[in-house]
Amino acid sequence: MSTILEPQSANNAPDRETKVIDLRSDTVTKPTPEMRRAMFEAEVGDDVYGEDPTINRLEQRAAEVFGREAAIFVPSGTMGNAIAIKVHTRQGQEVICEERSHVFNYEMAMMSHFSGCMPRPFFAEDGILTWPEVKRRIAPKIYYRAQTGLICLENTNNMAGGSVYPTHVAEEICDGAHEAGIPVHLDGARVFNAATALGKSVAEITRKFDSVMFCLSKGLGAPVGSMLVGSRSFIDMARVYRKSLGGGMRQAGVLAAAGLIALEKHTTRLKEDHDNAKFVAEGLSQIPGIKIDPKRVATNILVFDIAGTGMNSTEFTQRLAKRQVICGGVTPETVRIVTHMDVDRAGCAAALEAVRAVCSATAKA
Ligand code: TLP
Repeated sequence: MSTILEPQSANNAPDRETKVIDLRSDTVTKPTPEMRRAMFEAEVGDDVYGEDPTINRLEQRAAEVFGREAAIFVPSGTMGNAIAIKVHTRQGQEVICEERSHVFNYEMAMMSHFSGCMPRPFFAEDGILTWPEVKRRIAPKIYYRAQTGLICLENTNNMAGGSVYPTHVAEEICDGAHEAGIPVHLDGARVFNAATALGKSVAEITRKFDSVMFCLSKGLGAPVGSMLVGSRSFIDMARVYRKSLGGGMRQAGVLAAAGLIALEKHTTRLKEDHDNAKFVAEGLSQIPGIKIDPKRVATNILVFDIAGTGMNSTEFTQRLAKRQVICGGVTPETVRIVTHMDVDRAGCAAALEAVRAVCSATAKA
């Protein structure tokens, strides 16, 4: 049997008894006391029969917030994207996406495995695709060429450092794609971060997409869950594929209750995370050997270059973990830090101090 890979961060996790500053991801947040109370008190029913009132409320609210006909609660962002791709495409088609995108790199090849599609990825500056570059990758309408079935954008683009699509750039892609008869799905795992950075509503910045997936369990702080929003017919099909993936949940209103609080109360606090990310970026940019341009940090994610420190990302993150700060390597030369509601400004300052200490100890060695 082939080797099962350990999650990369397992090596980095220090003794759990000690207070660690966990900047691996905004997925690591713990549910707030208000969320736990709401989970305890949630009214529930069997959602496969459509009878869970809390899930129904969450789905209705998500649709309203995005100005769409319908929404569906799914266990994870990965499942939401897999379902959306399945609904939009047919086997043997191609999906255009960015080279660093989550759908291409971190979803266990589901677009091939589940939808029978081939990714057509390409690299874009800051992870932001543009219509002229997308247009060049759309397959010509020739019978011996696999046809483009879908374009998938990611906003914010996680591994490109949480970059944000200017709305007109995303809309030009949607308009061009629609003219060519191709749907556009948004992996909006962190679309509320994008909206915060742009000072606009999520409905405004996503109105031209055919479907949007967003996560309750990232910056919004819910313990579990993501949403897919779109037209009624899209969501009806999504419900079928969610069931086929084993994602038909029963009394999951206990999870939706936390999701409702994430959606209603936590979308307005994201600027704090963005300000903290900027603060960390500014501090990192002063450390010899580290390369990051703080002006390019628009949301809660920083991907920075550590090649000049004399360490690779595994050494860097392991040494940092010994100082109770955890984050993850993206490539051997780059590391990602993600700010979130469970690490405040003082925690960020302490993390910076630890990075300084690790880099100066290595420089002296
Ligand atoms: N991202 C996780 C890891 O999988 C990389 C993280 O820590 O950032 N789309 C985007 C843009 C994402 O960043 C993620 C998760 C997902 C989809 C998938 O969401 P989940 O983890 O709920 O399946």
